[in-house]
Formats: sequence, structure tokens, C-alpha cells
Amino acid sequence: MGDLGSVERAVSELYRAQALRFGDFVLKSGIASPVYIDLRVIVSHPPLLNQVADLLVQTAKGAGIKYDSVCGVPYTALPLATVISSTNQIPMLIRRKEAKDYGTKRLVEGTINPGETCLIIEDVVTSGSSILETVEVLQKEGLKVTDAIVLLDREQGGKSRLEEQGIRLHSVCTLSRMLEILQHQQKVESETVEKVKKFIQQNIFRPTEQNPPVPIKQMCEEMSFSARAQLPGIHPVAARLLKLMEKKQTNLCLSADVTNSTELLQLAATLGPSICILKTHIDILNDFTQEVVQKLRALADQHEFLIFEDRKFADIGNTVKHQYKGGIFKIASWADIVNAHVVPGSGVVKGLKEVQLSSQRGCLLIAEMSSQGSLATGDYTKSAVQMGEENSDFVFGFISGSRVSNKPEFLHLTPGVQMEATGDNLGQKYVSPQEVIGKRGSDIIIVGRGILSASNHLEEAERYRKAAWDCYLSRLC
Ligand code: 5BU
Repeated sequence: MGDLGSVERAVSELYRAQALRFGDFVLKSGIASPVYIDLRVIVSHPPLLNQVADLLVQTAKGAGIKYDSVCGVPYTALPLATVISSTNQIPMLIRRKEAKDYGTKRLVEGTINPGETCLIIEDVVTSGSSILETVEVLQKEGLKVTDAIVLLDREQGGKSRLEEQGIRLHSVCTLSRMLEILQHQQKVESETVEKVKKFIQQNIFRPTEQNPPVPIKQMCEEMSFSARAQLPGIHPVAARLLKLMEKKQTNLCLSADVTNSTELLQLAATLGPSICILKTHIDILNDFTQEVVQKLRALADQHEFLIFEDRKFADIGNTVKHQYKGGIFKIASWADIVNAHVVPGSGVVKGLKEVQLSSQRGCLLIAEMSSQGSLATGDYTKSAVQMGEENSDFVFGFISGSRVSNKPEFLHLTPGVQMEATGDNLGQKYVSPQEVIGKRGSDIIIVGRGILSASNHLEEAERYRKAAWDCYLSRLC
């Protein structure tokens, strides 16, 4: 731990910068907490940033750690690692957190010299999961990682969990010591100190086999589907979908890519109870009639799932308006959800919106695609998110490989999901439900051939439903 004087000064400054707050807070998850810690604010206080960086270095020195490079756990610790690197002339590595482009990009930036030792820098440790994720990535690159330095240990089980995994955790300060310092400085009252201590004890993170470790920071910021359904301003389609997902315990969307209407209706009837959405490509049916979609609508109402026509509108507003409303398919009359590419600009959304028959119709924008070499990456993805967020009266979510919007009122749906295969011979790329829901923070898996190619569709759909639902549950506090 750092020396008393400088630690005390830093704690006092952190309190002044409102990085530590005491009172009655309700975390996004709905859990009441007497303490709120947000060290992101230190970038607005450069002297404090330097002070904290220095304390981290001194703590590493005091523990006698030898290291060749530093790596901050994204994102809050990145500026800390940068200051440490620059001030002490120690090379730095950056771990990419976002799994853009379906994992084809580098996961670590900077020069990697396999065999060298990298020291992990972190702001706050709760369960230790974020550190472990970073350790895993660095170790895969051939680096040695044995120690992590953290400013604040919340004493909620992270230290022992990291030790179990061979990582020694050294903290500048623990939460109880921080409390003592602030009490001594007469900044918090003993009643508050007791309240926070009790909260720490009651919230020790113990992962189990059934409940695999998920970063608690992520978990505590995570809202349940039913809580999201209640958000003010949420789109009615999103609210309906979130409620039925919670009720039916499913975040599985079936991609019913069949060419025969009898088969389509059979799938809807059999798998209806297991799914939250049935996705169609209505133009691949050989025997389309309006009667088919009417029957499909009746099954959707009976089994409480939404119909998503994966039409991928991609033309100027005036054309997509006709494509959505008219032609032989009359998509707007039966599909709860449609999707659109953002390549034409926001006119595509405005055109579709003109048709909007009632508030019970919603749209998803394609922010990323699952196929090899997709051009929907980087700035394109960002623009798609911005377009969606600016048109929230019609757009309620995104098709993407991971969570691309931080706004909980938007849903994320991910195609390219299979448990066994890694791709097909036409460029499709697959990842597992665990990766999509557990790690990439998406909400709904879209599965086609993973289920359709099985001999027992229902059994297979249930297997996917359960896997994706369990991952969602383990994200919650
Ligand atoms: P699969 O059989 O699970 O590979 O089917 C995936 C479905 O999702 C299929 O209907 C595609 O048209 C759809 N899809 C996709 O695979 N990737 C994307 O990026 C988008 C849609 Br957008």
C-alpha cells in the first residue's frame, strides 16, 4: 500500500472530485447502494490523475515487482496507464475491448515481446473479472502476467479470486481504509461508514459453476429486460418485446429461412413457445399468399412472439415507403419489426416511418453484419447507432455483433450464431450464444441453420434458448 500521507491526500482529492460519493444511490440494476464510486472523473483533474498514477507506481515498487510494460484495464485505467508509461518511460500496451469486425482485428495494440512481463493497472476491483479478461488476452499473446496494481480494492472478493488464478493484487487503498481516512478527515459520519461496511459484506461476489463469473462492474450497470421495458420513452415495440422475453424466459429469435409455407407455419406452431421473435425472409417463399402471413400472425398472437421481416431496406425514402407498404407482400400490414441498412442516409428511416401504421411497428438498423469482410464497421457502425438514436420514435434497436449503443432502451440482436460450426462456405461467420450474450453484451441471438438443420427442431431450439437465457441471467446483479 502507498505511504499514509500521500494516500490520505489522494483520498481527500478523490472525494472533492466526487469520484467517491456517499448517500442513497440506486444503481441502474435497481440495487440500493450507500456508496457510488466513479473514477472516470479523474481525467478532468490532471493533478489528481498524476497523483493516482504515482501512487500506483509506488505501490508496485513497494511490492518489489519487476515488469517490462504496463497495460490498463479498459477504459477507466487507460489514462492512468498512459501517465505511468509516459512519466516513467515504460512501454505500454492497449487492450482493445470492443470485438469489432467479429474478432478479426488485433486485440492488443503496441509492440508485444513474448516472454516479457506486463503489469496490469486498474482503477477499482470488485470481482476481479475485468482484470482476468485482460490477463487472459495478454497471456494468449505470450506475455507473462503475475501482478495487478489497483487504486481501490472494494474488498468484495476480487483479491482472492485473482489469487486463485495466479494473479497477485496490490492495492493503493481498500474501501474500508478509504472510509477510515474520510471519517478521520470528518468528511463522512460513522453512521455512513457502518452502512457502507455492511453493504460491502453483504455484496461479496462468489461465482459458482452455474453462475459463471461476469464482471461485477458490468453486472451492476446491467438492467433486467423487465426493468428496461419500464424505461420512460421506450418504444412500444421494444417494451412489448422485453416484457414477453421476461415472461417466456427467452431471448432467442428463430430465423425461419424455409421456402415452403407449410414448413414455415409448422415451425411457428412448434417453436412459438420457445422464441421471442420469428424472423422471416418472406420473398424466399415459393408459395406466398396473404393467407400465409395471416396464419403466421395468428400463431404469433397465440404464442406471443413478434414477427420480424428481415427485408433490409436500402433505398431512398420514397422507394422504401412503397416496398414496406405495398407490392404483393404488404409487409407493414403483418410484420411487427423490419430492418434497414443505413447506407442511403436517414431518408430510409424517414420513408419507412411515413408508412408506420401504428406505434406497434418498429425498425432495427443494421450496424454490423456477421459475414466475412463486411464493410459495416468503425465509423459506419457509429453512424448507424447515431441514426438509430436520433430516430427513436421508430428505431428501437440494432443488428450488430455486440452492444453498440449504451442506451438501455435500445435492443441488440445478433445473427451468425451457432454452437458447433464456425462458418459456412459463403462467408457466414458463427459465434456461440455465450460469446454473444455473455461477453459481447447483445440481447437476442438470431439462429437459423443451427436449429433448422437439427433432426429435432424443438429440442435444439430449447438448447439455444436455455444457453442464451442463462447468459443473460448471469449478467444481472
Ligand atoms: P443462419 O442459418 O443462422 O446462418 O441464418 C442467419 C440469418 O440471419 C439469415 O436469415 C441471414 O439472412 C440473417 N443475417 C445474417 O446472417 N447476418 C447479418 O449480418 C444479417 C442478417 Br443483417
